[in-house]
Amino acid sequence: MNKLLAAAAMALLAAPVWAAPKTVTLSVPTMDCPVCPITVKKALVKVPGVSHAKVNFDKRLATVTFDDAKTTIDALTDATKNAGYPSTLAGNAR
Ligand SMILES: [Cu+2]
Repeated sequence: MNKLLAAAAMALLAAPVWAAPKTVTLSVPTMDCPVCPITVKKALVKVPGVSHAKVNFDKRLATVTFDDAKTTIDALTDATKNAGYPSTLAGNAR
């Protein structure tokens, strides 16, 4: 019985390893006023699978946390593009 519980607990703990959320940084160069980040953030959190989005206006960057089983980086850049702000993957976060 205890062994079974331990195995179940281990399975639960191990699950996030393969279902781990992914975080990427997007470059959003066309944000030109302090209201833009709000629009970009709203567009990103609307994408299914996105759990968190943080937009840095000074650096023109958006940091997005998402479930890569539910969405893709392409879907994220499409979302910002459709909101009027084309974005690209910044740096080497893959
Ligand atoms: Cu603006």
